Amino acid sequence: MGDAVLFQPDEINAGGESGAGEGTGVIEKLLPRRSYLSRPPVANIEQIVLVMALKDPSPDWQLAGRILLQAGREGLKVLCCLNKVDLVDKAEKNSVSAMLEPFPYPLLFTSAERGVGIAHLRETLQGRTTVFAGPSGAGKSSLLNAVQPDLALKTGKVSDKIGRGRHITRHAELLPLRPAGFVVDTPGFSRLSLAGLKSDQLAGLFPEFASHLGRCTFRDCSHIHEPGCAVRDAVTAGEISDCRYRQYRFFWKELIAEER
Ligand SMILES: Nc1nc2c(ncn2[C@@H]2O[C@H](COP(=O)(O)OP(=O)(O)OP(=O)(O)O)[C@@H](O)[C@H]2O)c(=O)[nH]1
Ligand SMILES: [Mg+2]
Ligand SMILES: [Zn+2]
Repeated sequence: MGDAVLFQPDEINAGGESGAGEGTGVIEKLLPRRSYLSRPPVANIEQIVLVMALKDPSPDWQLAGRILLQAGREGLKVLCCLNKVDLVDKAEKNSVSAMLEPFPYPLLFTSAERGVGIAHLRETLQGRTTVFAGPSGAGKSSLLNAVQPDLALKTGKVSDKIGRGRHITRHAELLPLRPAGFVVDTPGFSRLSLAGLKSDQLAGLFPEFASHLGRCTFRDCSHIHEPGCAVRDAVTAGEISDCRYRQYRFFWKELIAEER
């Protein structure tokens, strides 16, 4: 989905008032992909909106981290929506902000229900091709309906019993936005592998590490246990958030285990 092609309209149909033909013809060539996401399988995406609910279902930061790594590998712009802000009080919201600080991606608190953050979201989507990703029940389809009500996407209640979404969106769908742009609504998922990523590539996918890399004592520093590690010094100094660093360590161990 989302591939650009070179399309030769059938001669018999070409012309007409719009000059665009009747839509029949031959796909001559698949043009090179600017980006390709494996999950969801969509090509030529420019940006990703990562949607996490603050509650019902509660945020899965590990999944968020995996999605952000995938976005980084594909060179996608990122917007993180923390949705259902209407379900938490100010103190809860502030504690999430504090935990993430400093966060290296734009963060937007939203409520599809109350219209919070929707104007900003709409503006971010304008004229671009964006994919929405995140767990089932986080509110991806609801946010898109709030941005453009005539999309009329199906949404569904989160299960009270297990506190998870019910996988309402079944297939990724490419939807046109007005006046310009496309958005792909996708089915929620809860697992994402880091397959193909090497442990020594990981640090480069944490944007907030960038200014510290190359300043470690050891050139091939893994930023896990070596002395004189500039990344760990930055964590101690509060320039890199502790929870992001812990996530780095967690993923690094996972990748090392796969490499053995
Ligand atoms: N209170 C509140 N409920 C919301 C908000 N956004 C979505 N919901 C509700 O959350 C439930 C799930 O929303 P969906 O939009 O279907 O979630 P989804 O992320 O598209 O889920 P899948 O399609 O299963 O991946 C629905 O009952 C929505 O009404 C919000 O901002 N606040
Ligand atoms: Mg949906
Ligand atoms: Zn280091």
